[in-house]
Amino acid sequence: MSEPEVVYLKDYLPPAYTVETTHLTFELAPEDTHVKATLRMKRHPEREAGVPLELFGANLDLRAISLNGEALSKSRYRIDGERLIIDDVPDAFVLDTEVVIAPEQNTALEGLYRSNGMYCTQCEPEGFRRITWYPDRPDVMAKFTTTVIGDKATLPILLSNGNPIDQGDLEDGRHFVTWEDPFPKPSYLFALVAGQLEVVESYFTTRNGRTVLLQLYVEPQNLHKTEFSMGALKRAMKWDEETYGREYDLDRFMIVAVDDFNMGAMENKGLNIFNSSAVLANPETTIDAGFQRIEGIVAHEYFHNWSGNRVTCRDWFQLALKEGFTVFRDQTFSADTNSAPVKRIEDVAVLRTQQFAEDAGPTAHPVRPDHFIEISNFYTLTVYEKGAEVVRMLRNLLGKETFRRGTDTYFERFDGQAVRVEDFVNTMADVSGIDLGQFMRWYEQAGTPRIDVAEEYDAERQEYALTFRQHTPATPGQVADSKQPLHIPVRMGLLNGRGNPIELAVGNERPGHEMVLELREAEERIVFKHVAEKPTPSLLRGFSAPVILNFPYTREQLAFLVKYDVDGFNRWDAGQRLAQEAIFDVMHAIQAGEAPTLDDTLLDVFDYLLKTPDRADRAVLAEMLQLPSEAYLAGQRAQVDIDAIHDARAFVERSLAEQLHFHWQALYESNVTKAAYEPSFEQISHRALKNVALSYLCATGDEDALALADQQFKTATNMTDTRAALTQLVHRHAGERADAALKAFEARWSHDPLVMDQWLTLQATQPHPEALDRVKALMAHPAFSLRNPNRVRALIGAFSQHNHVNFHRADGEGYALLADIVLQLNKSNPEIAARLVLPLTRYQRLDEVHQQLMRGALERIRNQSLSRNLYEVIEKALA
Ligand code: 0A1
Ligand code: ZN
Repeated sequence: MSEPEVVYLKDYLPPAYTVETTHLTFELAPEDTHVKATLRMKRHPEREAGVPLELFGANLDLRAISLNGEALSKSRYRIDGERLIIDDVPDAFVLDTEVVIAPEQNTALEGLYRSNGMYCTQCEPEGFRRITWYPDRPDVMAKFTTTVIGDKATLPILLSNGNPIDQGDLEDGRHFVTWEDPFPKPSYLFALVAGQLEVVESYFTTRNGRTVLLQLYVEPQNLHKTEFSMGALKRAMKWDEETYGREYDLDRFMIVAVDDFNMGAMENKGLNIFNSSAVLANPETTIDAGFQRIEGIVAHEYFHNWSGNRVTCRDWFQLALKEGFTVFRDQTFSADTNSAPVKRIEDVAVLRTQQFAEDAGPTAHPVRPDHFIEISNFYTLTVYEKGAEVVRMLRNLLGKETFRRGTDTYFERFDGQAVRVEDFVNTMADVSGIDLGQFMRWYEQAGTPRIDVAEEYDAERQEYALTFRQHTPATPGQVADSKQPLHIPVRMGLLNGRGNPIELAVGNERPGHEMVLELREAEERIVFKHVAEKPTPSLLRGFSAPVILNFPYTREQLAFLVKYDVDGFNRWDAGQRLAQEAIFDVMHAIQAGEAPTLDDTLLDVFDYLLKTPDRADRAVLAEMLQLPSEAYLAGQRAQVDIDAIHDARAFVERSLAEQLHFHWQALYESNVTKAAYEPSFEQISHRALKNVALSYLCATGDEDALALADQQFKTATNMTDTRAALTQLVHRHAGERADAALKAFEARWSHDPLVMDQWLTLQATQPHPEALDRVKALMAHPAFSLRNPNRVRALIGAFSQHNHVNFHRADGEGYALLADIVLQLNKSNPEIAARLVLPLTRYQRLDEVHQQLMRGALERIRNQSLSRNLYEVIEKALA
């Protein structure tokens, strides 16, 4: 194939022509939907006259085109790939086009497509060009009016953005609805839905007393799964008023649940479209973590109404402007609604396992990339999660109140505009008086910064000094020498020997028991005065910056921090570090052919936690009792031995299970509740502890424990307990019991694809060597389909991301399977293909044999004709 074009941030130019109003008419039909567009356009004030007009389009069958009412002959315009160019246009004009598209044939799920017979759209980032010829870029904002025409019997519901202003019947059993969106918007926020849908309605009264109609549209069989999301939406609306002063701006807010969707959900103005997995929930079908995920996504999409829609991005390089900020907003919403330390622990775990791995691999890029081939490849953990960390650091640096003044000013200054990351950061600098020039490097430099910390204690002078050395390793396109020191907030405190916080004294400052150090230099030394004894430092509290911080803690110090630190996050983190060291001890013993033993300090800490549960709140305790994941552990090694990590972790788990058996039993029993299910924080923490205990009990493989899991499976009244029990039976390879339970589950839930996804996932992630054959067999099961992204993620995504020992089988069969599937998806859904392939690109730290096999699989993919999406990822991976 010819090499695809690379787009650079430095080449940005404002559009030559902007659109003031966009009138669309859709006549819906599966194979030939007619789309008429009337665009009232005018020259951009900053661009000179006489520049050709450029529109984007893909897979459009152009039937008519006219300028100011006059049909254009073929000589007046040309089509070049995805561009339609008209050389000669006046300063102001009206352009009319008519195209035909085929939603039924659209398997890529971008633009207008069909899902279970329902019509729906996905336009971000560049899907609108699959609907009509348009200046499809976020800095072109227009007022949209949309008329949707469809068969009344099969498409009773016809939706688009804004408010309905007209509707009526037409001949041939058709009807129409016309929608008007009063807010100018970029094309990526356009949406249309048509189908046979049921609606659940409620109301929200804004702080200024306006009544907003809330509508949740679902297929009839899903009506019993709407209540939780409706509640979550109201909580989010209220929270955004209280926390950011943001009020909703239209008279109605609609959410539609769709089965076939590439991502989680989409914030289209007034008409959010959701992957059904991100909105439908019910205690019988959804686990606790599912409820919490849904609450977060509903809030995220709602929050975009301000951070994304009212203030949008100038170009797609600025994606983190809306995504990083909105993820930060949804994270704090969830923290305020549930347990703040647990939410932080979960978010940091994702960042450190997945985003750090992205930063360390061939697809590493800055939070604001400076070039791309396919922008869809940049909806990444770096843009979303690291982007949120960068906003969090700003709040750490400014303090809560000043940060709020900053966001108020930002929304006010840029309302209705398409802006850049600089506009956000400069506003924060303006309101705070803090120089954030150096801070901008967080958006420009890729890679995870490392901070090595050394201590010195001078007993005579009662001084304790910490020396911080920061550096960022090389990433593709950015050599190590080019990386500049970053502005890093390190929240910290010091503990004395009795575990009490020490009053801090630095220079003339007396910040109290805790302070935020602002590192700016490659090396910095900070001296604490009046320190009567050598302290234990608690560094990077709350994970105040997305860095890898190394301090030479002894194991005793780590155990001490678990017991006495005041920061919930750092207590957890100290425990994780201790567990990691214990696991690596075992790994080294196994690799040396010696008999492994369990580290005493770790055993003591677990014993302490289980005996003294009131030191941590229950939800944090459940996190503290879990060992770091295999993926996290692999990320800590310069050379990864997948099997050794798995075996070592399993050994430590089993040892803790056996030596603390009595405690696990007691923990299980004391957390069984009979109360009716609620996804409340209180109940969730009980279930989490009970199911952690069940997991340790089953880790021994004891018959009694498996019988307990079996009993829990048979008597559970909610999916959290059902799934936890079934996972134990399958993952501990409980033979007959596992098979019978899987069958029973299937018989009960085969009608519900979202539940069957969980059934697929827990089989795909079992550590037993039969996993690969099981995955292959399940691909032929009616619950699976290569056409639906949720099914692909549940089976293939879960296998390749969360079943390390089997994906990395020494015979390369795990890689071969993934490559085969990626090649099939390359044709039908390039976006999903380019995401799914990522585990194959993370071979850098594996041994030579695995590297060869993985590269071989990638080369086999490269030999085919590839979509732009896959091309970009594969070229980077094999560079
Ligand atoms: N803006 C959405 C994410 C999204 C991006 C692309 C999509 O389809 C290709 C869909 C959704 C969000 O952050 O929620
Ligand atoms: Zn988003």
